[in-house]
Amino acid sequence: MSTIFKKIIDKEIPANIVYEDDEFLAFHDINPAAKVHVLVIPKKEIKNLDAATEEDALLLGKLQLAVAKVARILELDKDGYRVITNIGDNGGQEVYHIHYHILGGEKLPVKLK
Ligand code: DGP
Repeated sequence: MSTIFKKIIDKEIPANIVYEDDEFLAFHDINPAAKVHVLVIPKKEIKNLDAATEEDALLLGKLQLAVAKVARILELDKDGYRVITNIGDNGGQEVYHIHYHILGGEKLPVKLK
């Protein structure tokens, strides 16, 4: 089932887009949890990492490279940043279209690991 992110991909609702190519889109989170908070998504609708299959292996690899590219565009690479993907209810996933959060622009407070 499609989510709000599909509407952002299709430009049916606006977003503050940072990067776009044929396969990926990156835009600022509507509810930022850090000074810089950007989401990177594949245009292909995959619910989350748990729903990904072998068929998605190349796409997932490219998604990670897209995350690093977007972080460089945002000039976060020098001081560092955090990348998170939430999976399911316990993970706090709200939007069931796989996405990586890029958080940075400041020293991040919580270190889980
Ligand atoms: P998650 O909890 O990992 O599923 O994170 C979903 C994120 O998506 C959450 O931080 C808020 C953001 N978000 C939800 N709806 C919209 C929207 O319509 N526009 C933008 N830019 N971000 C959204």
